[in-house]
Amino acid sequence: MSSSSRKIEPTEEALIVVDVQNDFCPPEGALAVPRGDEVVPVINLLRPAFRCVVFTQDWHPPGHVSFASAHPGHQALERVSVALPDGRSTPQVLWPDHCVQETVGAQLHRGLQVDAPGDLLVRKGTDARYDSYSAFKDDSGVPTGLAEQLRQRGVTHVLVCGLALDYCVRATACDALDAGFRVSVIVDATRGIDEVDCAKALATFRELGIQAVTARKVLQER
Ligand code: VGL
Ligand code: ZN
Repeated sequence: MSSSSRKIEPTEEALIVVDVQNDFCPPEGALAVPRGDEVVPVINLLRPAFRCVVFTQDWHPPGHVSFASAHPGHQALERVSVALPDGRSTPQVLWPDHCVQETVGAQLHRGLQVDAPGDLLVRKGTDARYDSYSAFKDDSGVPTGLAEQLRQRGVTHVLVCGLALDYCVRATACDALDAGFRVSVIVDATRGIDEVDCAKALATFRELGIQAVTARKVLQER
């Protein structure tokens, strides 16, 4: 790869790899996204084209509010209402226990190439009381610091990929836009949980001006 062929100053763009963790991947993940592991080789092809790559990790304490096991009488995939600090409540989808801090399930997929200089790691959903689909802030509004770290590096455009398209990829892309970044989603480097919800997410992206791109197009431009 010759750096002279880059049209864009590389630090202006960051690749955000959302939650490519064992628990979201078949065959053994506790909350496996169908064909979620297929994003790994695509992301490995993409990553050398970026000087700034952010890996996010869903990183829940035991008993996290999103775990069905923390809500006696309820089951995974049910929706309940959860209190926010301002007294309002928010709908919460209940999930099987997943991405518990320090467990194998929470580790990034072992096929993923990580730890190049410049890589960032963001852990989210660490407060037992609040969920955090977004890599930028949790449901109570507490920021992870990612927006600030990206700005410090001069990033203005983020390209989002990973798992799951209809949950954490969608929330992260939308919050990146709110934080003032130009946003693209690399659709063939994502997989989703529910087909209808994925279609809704793509429609939302179109409405908001979040660009849907392919890995091939991203690589061709470099
Ligand atoms: C996610 C459900 C629960 C995700 C995280 O990474 O999309 N989905 N926690
Ligand atoms: Zn989670």
